[in-house]
Parts: sequence; structure tokens; C-alpha cells
Amino acid sequence: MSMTNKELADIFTLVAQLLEIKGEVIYKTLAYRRAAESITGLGRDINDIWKQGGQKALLEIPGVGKAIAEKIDELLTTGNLEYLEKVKKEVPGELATLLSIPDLGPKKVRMLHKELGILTIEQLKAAAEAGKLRDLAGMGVKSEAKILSGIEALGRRSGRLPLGDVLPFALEQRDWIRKLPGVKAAELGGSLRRMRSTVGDIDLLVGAKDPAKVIAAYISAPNVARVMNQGTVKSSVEYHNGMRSQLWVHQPERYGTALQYATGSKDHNVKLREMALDIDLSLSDQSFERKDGSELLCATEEEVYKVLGMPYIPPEIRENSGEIQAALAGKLPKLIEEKHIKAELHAHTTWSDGELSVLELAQEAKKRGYKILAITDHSPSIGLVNGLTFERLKEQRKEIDKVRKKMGEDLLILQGAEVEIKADATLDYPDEVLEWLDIVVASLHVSVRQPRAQVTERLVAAIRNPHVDIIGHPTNRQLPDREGADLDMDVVLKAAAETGTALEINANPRRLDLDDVQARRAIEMGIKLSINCDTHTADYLDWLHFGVATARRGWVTPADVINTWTPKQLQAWLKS
Ligand code: DGT
Ligand code: CA
Ligand code: ZN
Repeated sequence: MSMTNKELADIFTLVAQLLEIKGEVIYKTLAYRRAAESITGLGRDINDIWKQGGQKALLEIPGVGKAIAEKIDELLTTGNLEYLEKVKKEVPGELATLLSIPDLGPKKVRMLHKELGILTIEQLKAAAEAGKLRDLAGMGVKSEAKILSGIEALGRRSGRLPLGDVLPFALEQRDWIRKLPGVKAAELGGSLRRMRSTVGDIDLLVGAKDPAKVIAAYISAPNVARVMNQGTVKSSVEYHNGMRSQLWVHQPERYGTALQYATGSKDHNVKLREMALDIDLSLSDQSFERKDGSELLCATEEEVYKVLGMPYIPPEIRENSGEIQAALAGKLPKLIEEKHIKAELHAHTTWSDGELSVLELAQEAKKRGYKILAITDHSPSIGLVNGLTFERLKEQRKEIDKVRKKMGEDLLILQGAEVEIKADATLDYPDEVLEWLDIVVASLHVSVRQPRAQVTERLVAAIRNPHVDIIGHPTNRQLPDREGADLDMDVVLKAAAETGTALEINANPRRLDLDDVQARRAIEMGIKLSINCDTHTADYLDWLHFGVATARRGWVTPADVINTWTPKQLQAWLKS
């Protein structure tokens, strides 16, 4: 039996889900989840490991113990798993699909099945529409409506993956290709190169003298599960982790047109093609072709744009949303870069739910070249994160003062807070406390699904508080599929523009909130932005480039972002 890593992992995930619905103890279900995760991320074909070393070799895989190894062996030998069949006798397999509905957990699924015999999403939808759920134990009109909107959200699911999930793996593939013999250049293309917040697939663009050799290596790489298409220019594969890529190989002297084409966006390309036709050239991934059939080759993207009378356009803004007109007019924005960021203004320490002490965080910030760090631990009401009372804030100040002495002039440390915007639109600290702090980030984490007018009013109230400096992750969306609060952005942006409150671009690749389009609207209205990693561990700081890329997609320049300022400039702004 041949099974990909992903297919194998999916079976273990299903086992875990059914056991959870059954109400099995957590450590048992966790074992299956851990195995699924480990097999997905393995980076090589599990069939090879098994063929070479049998069950024993499988034990070397992290998260795979004896019981799981036996089950992998059974699956790869027979294609079946007796244990799964046994579990399915107690918990119908269909029930697992109900778990894909947002906010519907295993306990509720079990109850819905037990009380109403519900097996499928269609049955659940019908029952909810008929008002049959509201009278069940622990349910009500509200939770019934929530299930219905969850089912709707499911229908809108995109199948796209968050940029942050794909980019590290995609870069590994690119770097692997760069090392192949005869490869002159290789780059990511498509939505990944444009740094869209979610991506459909991985595009790889290669310049090489002998394309056939590169394609042969590409389709037989150890982490490839399936070859989907094999051509002379374009081939595509599915990897064992379930991700897909397409590879285009061109002669090095055609690399510029090829990379430009593969980067897109499609709308941007269509526009360039039209412009080329206006000067009697036909632009393709191969070249500019003249009317007489002769070709004009471009080895670099710069040359492509030059032929069309334009300077180079950065990939992040190639969306046909004004960049071509701006380029022609010599008015492309000088986009922000990672090196411009000198401050992290949203960071958590061990005082709330962060992993680093104030000193460790300060040292990490300095190591990365930051000049300013704001400690912004949570306020108390959010729960589970050990939010700080005013008493504890005062204690924390003593520690911060010590660290300030230690760091000296190298790093300006601000004591702030991430204050919760509560469901009733009040802030979680009284004004005296907010005023006492050096900097205030206000965010919403709870009751995000309030009706539009209410949640908008809530955010506006926080924006209008004179002590609030930055609104953290304004919509609270989660990529790929959890939508943010239903905010009236016009109203929010207007309030921020009026009060001079900065809006965050949260760099966490699951957030990227504000998004690119909102960021562009904000700066057009003169609103300042703040790009932050929302640091909880040192690794979070590695996400900065995602935040910067989102800003670049929104045409943001260094002057729009308060994190680019000197300590003096920032302090003056905080006072004003
Ligand atoms: P994705 O994968 O859905 O996140 O989005 P992209 O932008 O990566 O699009 P994809 O993977 O379908 O195609 C990769 C690039 O190929 C795309 O960015 C531009 C180029 N391309 C695709 N289809 C067309 C087309 O019909 N005309 C032109 N001019 N270019 C195209
Ligand atoms: Ca793509
Ligand atoms: Zn935070």
C-alpha cells in the first residue's frame, strides 16, 4: 500500500478527533496528535524509513512510540487500521467533520449526536434552522445562532494557507534547488514572493542551462509525495506535508521575463502585457516578441520594466492597484524595510504570559539592534494570562528601573501595558493608571463577535481615550479563516486620524492585523502605524519581516511608522 505522510497523519488526526468526541483522556488523544504532526513535518517519505528499517526505524521518529509504530506498520502493509474501525463502532466517523465548524468542540458534538442523532453538517444545519438546538442542555438561542454562522464560515473557507506556515518550507525548497548542479538562479514566485498573507501554492522559478536535469531532481526529491504534472517548462508536485509547488525552469538569459511572469500578480501582468502591445511587443514568460517574430530577452526583472519605460517595482505592490501609474510617473513610494525598525512597542514578559524576564527581553532587543523596547504586559480582566494589577505594575516598575540602569543609554525601556478593551467599551485600567504608564497599547480579545455598531463603538472609545497610544491588532483576526471583528473601518480610521492614535500592524503571521489594504487606507489618512511582534518569546521577534512585508504591501514608508523613530522623537510623540 502506498500512502503519503499526509494521508497517514490524517488518519491519526481522525483517531484523535474520534477519541476526543468519545471523551477519552487527554494524554491518549495527544499521542495521536503528536504523531500526526511529526509525520507531516518529517521532510522525507515515511515509506522509505519503513521499507529500510521496518517498525524499529519508525521508533526513531519523534512522537512515535511502540503503539503508533505498530499502527503505521499496519497501515503501510494493509492500508487499513483495525483500531480505527473499532473506534468508529463506538463513535461514527462522520462526527469528526462536525469538528471543522468553528467553535464547536468534541463535547458538544457528542451531545448533539446523543440527543438528536446528528451525524452530518447538513443534519446539524437543519436542526439549528428548525430551532431544535436551543433547548438542549447548555445551549440557547445564542449558541444555536453561533453554530449556524460557524457552518456559514465553513462554506467560505478558502483552502489557502497562512504565509507564515508556508514560507520557511518554501525557502528550504528554494535553497535546495539553488544547490543543484547547473542552477544559475532560483527564486520564489507567485503570492509568496509578493508576501500575500495567505498563499495557494508555492511557485519556484529557476534559471538553468539544462532544464531537464533540474526537473528530474525536483520531481524525485525525497520529500515529494506525488508528481502532479511533468512538463518541459512547468512541473508540479505535492510534498509529504500536503503542500504543493510548481516549478518553472528557463534559460538564464530569459530569467527576467520568467521571474516577472511567475511573480504576478495576474492583474499586474495583464496590465504590463497591454502596455507592451501598445509598443508592438508581445510579452510572455519567455521574452518580448517583436512583430517580425524576433525576440528581446531579459535576464533580469529590471530590464523587463525598463523596456516598458518604468523603474523596478517591488514584488509586494505588484497588484495592479496604482503601482504601474506611480512607476510611470516616477512616484513609487520608498517602502519601509526591516532595517528601519528600531523599536518593539508591544512585548510581554514573565510578569504576564511572556517567557522572558524584563532583563532577558531587554538583552534580546539590544542584541537585535533595537533602540527602544516597550514592556506591555496584559491587564487583569482578560483571564488566564496573569494580568497585572496596579500593585503589580508598581512592583514591575522597580524591576524595570534596575534593568534600565543595567542597559544604560543603549536601550530606552518604556513601561507600558496591553490594556484590554472590555466588552462594555471601558478600559481595564482607570485613567490614573493609564496616565502613570509610559505607553499604552489597547486591544480587544473578548466579545469580538459583537454586532458591528457595538464593536466599532468599543474600539472608537479606546481610540478616543487620550492615554491610549496604539491600538493592538485592531480586528483580532486569525489567519487563515477566523475573520476579525465586524468593524466599520471608515469610522475607526476617522477616529484614529482625529486623535492621532497609532494603529498596529501585528507581525504575527497568524494575525497580520491591520492587513495591507487597511494599512494603505490608514496612511492615506495620515494615521501613524506601529509594526510590532507582540513578543512572548525571543522567537516572536523573527516575525518582524512579516509585519514589514504587510506594511510594504500597503505602500507604507518609514515616516509612517513610529517604530522607525529615535527615542527622542518617540518620547515627544508620546507626550503630545
Ligand atoms: P496563489 O497561488 O493563489 O496564492 O496566487 P499566485 O499569485 O501565486 O498565482 P498562481 O500560483 O496561480 O500563479 C503564479 C503566477 O503566475 C501568478 O502570480 C502570475 C502568473 N499567472 C498565472 N496565471 C496567469 C495568467 O493567466 N496570465 C498572466 N499574465 N500571468 C499569470
Ligand atoms: Ca502561487
Ligand atoms: Zn499582546
